[in-house]
Amino acid sequence: MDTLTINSTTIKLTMGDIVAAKVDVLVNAANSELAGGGGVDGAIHKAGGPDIHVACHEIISKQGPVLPGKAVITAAGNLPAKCVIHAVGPIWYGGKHNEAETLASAYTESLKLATANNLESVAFPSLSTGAYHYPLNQASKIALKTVADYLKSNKTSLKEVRFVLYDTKTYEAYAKALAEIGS
Ligand code: AR6
Repeated sequence: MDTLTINSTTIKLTMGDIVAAKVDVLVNAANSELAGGGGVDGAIHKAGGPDIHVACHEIISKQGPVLPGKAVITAAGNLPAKCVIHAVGPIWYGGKHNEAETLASAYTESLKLATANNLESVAFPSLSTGAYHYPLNQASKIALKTVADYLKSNKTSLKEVRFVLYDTKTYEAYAKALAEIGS
């Protein structure tokens, strides 16, 4: 299953590079220092150019680190998107350190920011399942259930919540999780 519509918003699963997504806002899989890194973070900073890095640095200087489960929004530099939401997912420490709640919160906080900024389309990567080692089967269920629950209980400007998944294994885990939620 690759789409599910809740109220007037469609959750859509796609495969590819998030940097190429034509949406109002890209969600970055950031770290607490907004320091850049590999994976999604590296790709977004590389394509977006130094403006994003400068904006991240300003946020950290003002408010300190962005805690796991939180998110902040910046301009998108050279990217076609209007802005970038930098969401910090949990590092996987075995599952007994509030990883599930923290991962859900990273998605919810991102959806709140997109809604507060009146954005109509957002693209998420699979937060925390790369360098942060969150098990994919659990993370995909949490990601999609959190988005579905948010759409059921909140008014939002969002018409599309897209997941841009990088490889077949990740796409299939999300497709299975979406089918469970939609059934
Ligand atoms: N587009 C879409 N998905 C991607 C892309 C891309 N261009 N590149 C990788 N993925 P990760 P995390 C997938 O590591 O686990 C960074 O160094 C990847 O295959 O980007 O939240 C940050 O600075 C995986 O499925 O994010 C942080 O320190 C998923 O995106 C830390 O890694 C997430 O992988 C964050 O780790």
